[in-house]
Order: sequence, then C-alpha cells, then structure tokens
Amino acid sequence: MASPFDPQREDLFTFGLWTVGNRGRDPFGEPVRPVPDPHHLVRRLAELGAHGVNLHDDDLVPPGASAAERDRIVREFRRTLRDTGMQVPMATTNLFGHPAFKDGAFTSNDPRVRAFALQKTLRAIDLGAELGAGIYVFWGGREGSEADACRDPRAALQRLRWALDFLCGYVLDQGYGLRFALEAKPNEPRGDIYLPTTGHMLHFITTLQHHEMVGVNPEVAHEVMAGLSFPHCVAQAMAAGKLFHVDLNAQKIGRYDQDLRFGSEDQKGALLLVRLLEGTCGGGRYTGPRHFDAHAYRSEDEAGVWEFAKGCMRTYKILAHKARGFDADPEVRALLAEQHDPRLDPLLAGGNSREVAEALRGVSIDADALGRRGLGYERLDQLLVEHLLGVRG
Ligand code: GCO
Ligand code: MN
Ligand code: MN
Repeated sequence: MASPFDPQREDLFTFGLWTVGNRGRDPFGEPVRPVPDPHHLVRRLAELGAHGVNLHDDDLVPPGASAAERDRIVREFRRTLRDTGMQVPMATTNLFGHPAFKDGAFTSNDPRVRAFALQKTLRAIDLGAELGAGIYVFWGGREGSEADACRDPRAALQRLRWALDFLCGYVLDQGYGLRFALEAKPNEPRGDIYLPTTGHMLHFITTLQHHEMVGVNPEVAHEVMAGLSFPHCVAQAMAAGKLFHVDLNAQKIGRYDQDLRFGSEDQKGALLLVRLLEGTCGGGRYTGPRHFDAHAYRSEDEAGVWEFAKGCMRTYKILAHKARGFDADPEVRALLAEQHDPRLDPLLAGGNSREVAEALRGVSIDADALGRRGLGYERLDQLLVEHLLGVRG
C-alpha cells in the first residue's frame, strides 16, 4: 500500500555505492556479504525511489584497470544510469585504502605520495565530471597522525591548501561545473585527523585561493564523535552559504564511527536537523541531495541492506512531516514568537553609532526580574517530544 512516506525522485535521496555495497567487514571480522554489483545496486535504489548514487573512483573502476577496461566499465555504468533515470550528484576519491596512503595523501611528508594522490584525484575528478557530478567531496581520512612529531601540523595544512588550490585550478581549466565539499572527521582511521570538525573546515576554506567554489560536507556521525551538536554545525554552514552537501547517518556518542541508519539513534537530534534542512523553522531550505553515508548492520544479508536503505529515506520523510507539524503548532509558535520592547527595538536594529551607544547606556533594565522570569522551555521541549512520539500534530 502506498504511504506518504514512500521516497520519490524529487526528495533527492542519494546513497554511496560504498554504503549499500558495504560488505560488513570490520577490524575484527571478515566480510559477511558478497562483492556487490554496482549495476544491481543502482537498479534496486531506483526501484526504491532514490534520486542517485555517489561513488569513489575505486567503487566503480578497480585500481590498476587499463584505459580500455575503465572506458568499458564507465560506458556500461552510464547505460544503467540512463535506463534507470538515476543521477550521480557527487563523486570522490579513495585516498585512504592504498597502503601508500598510510601516513596521509595530500599531507604526506613524501612528495611521491602527494603526487600519487594528485594523479589519482585528477583521474577521479575526470570520472566525476564524465558522470555529471556537481559536487566533489574531499574526506581526508588518512590526513592525520599518531606519532605527532612526524610533521609540523602547519606544514600539513599548507600542503592541503596547496593541493586544493591546485585541484580547483584544474577544475576551472577543464571547464567542469564542479564544486568541492570538505568533510571533517576528528579521528579514525588516524589517531587525530587534521581539521577535525566542520567549524575548522569553514575557517580553512577562507584561506583558499578559490574559496567561492569550496564548501563543506558535514556528517552526523563525525560531529557526534567530537561531542558536538550536528544541527549547530549544519546551521553555521548554512548561514555561511557553505552547505554544499550533507552526509546523513546516526551515531551513538562515545563510539567508533558507526555510520548507522539515518534516525536510528538520537531521534530528537535528527528531527532538529531535518527541521533545519527543510527550513520549517524559517531561514531558508537546503536544496542539495540528501545523501546517506551509512550502512546496514553487520548482522544483515541483502534483504536487510534494502530494509536499511528504505529506513533511511522513510525516517527522513517522517521527520520532515513531524518538523512541519511542530513549527505549525500554535502553542509552539506562541512560545517562539519574537519578543519586542519599543524602547530597545530601534536601538538593537541598526549598527553602532555614538548616539545609539549613548542611548543604550540610558535605558533602564531590571536584570533581576529578567533572571526570575521562566522561559517556558520545559513546555517547548515537551511539545517537541510529543510531536516526535506521535501524540500531537
Ligand atoms: C567515513 C567517511 C566516508 C566518506 C567517504 C567519502 O564514514 O569514514 O564519512 O564514508 O564520507 O569516503 O569520501
Ligand atoms: Mn562516518
Ligand atoms: Mn561521510
């Protein structure tokens, strides 16, 4: 039976080939699922109502493939995309799997490793452009350290900056319509990864030569690993006009990078995130792909993988519905109504001037009364919980 929460193409849901193709390998155990066929993954995702798939270079073209082999694989993949109407909105490079990257890719002390990383990325950017991607993600999983004396972290940042400036230049030279999105993670697989949070990335971007074509790709799990509020991180990126992409998943605090089904943990945080992305609280809506960078539990076979994929998309739509209900609730609106004071409104509206500073000094404010005043947030939060639990709205 059709449900209003069934995914549709226009919802812009995407998955990585590496997510629904995840084989359930972990540091302690071997894969539990067979080697995936990218064509099969694309067809199943299309049937489920997804908009597209994203990929690393190596997810599609095995490393070491000849040029002829590469062209054949890409041609066949494009045919499957055409047959299913699926898009490739985002592409990226695997700069973490090869043993040569054990001490970083763009930040390695060895110029041969840095050159190898650039060669691989140039080829992967060509692949992304050929598949029609508009966003190119950089996740520097190996760009970090354990023996921290191995390099001056400032040198690492300088090398990263140089590589991104170089690659932006390449994209512009080629006339590709690609924008870059930087993805932060605090640790794993390295003890410490450089630029560990989205906030760090946002500042780093301001130091790049082509900063206008570089934004961020925040991931739920990664900011939660750092103990931070993901909605706050996304809000800062949106306010800066830098939310180019988003990696949706779920994560328990204090764990390894779990990449769980979206909304499977911290449903309140997930609701607040969807509320922001959908703009139900005002302040603009995120219009890019809703990408799930997550994978099924290791306990699952292929049927479980498709339950996982459906679950990510359904939960997003259910939360969008809840967010609309919450923000339209008259009691919520009353609690959140903007507060006014006719004496202060004109003074706090414009910028600084001597007159305004002088006038501000003269306003009498009863701070003790303000301190005694209750703000109604217990009620507000309970309303949020009741919307979430389905007894209201
Ligand atoms: C992780 C990362 C990766 C990247 C992906 C794209 O979970 O460790 O998020 O999944 O997003 O490799 O570069
Ligand atoms: Mn992750
Ligand atoms: Mn990610």
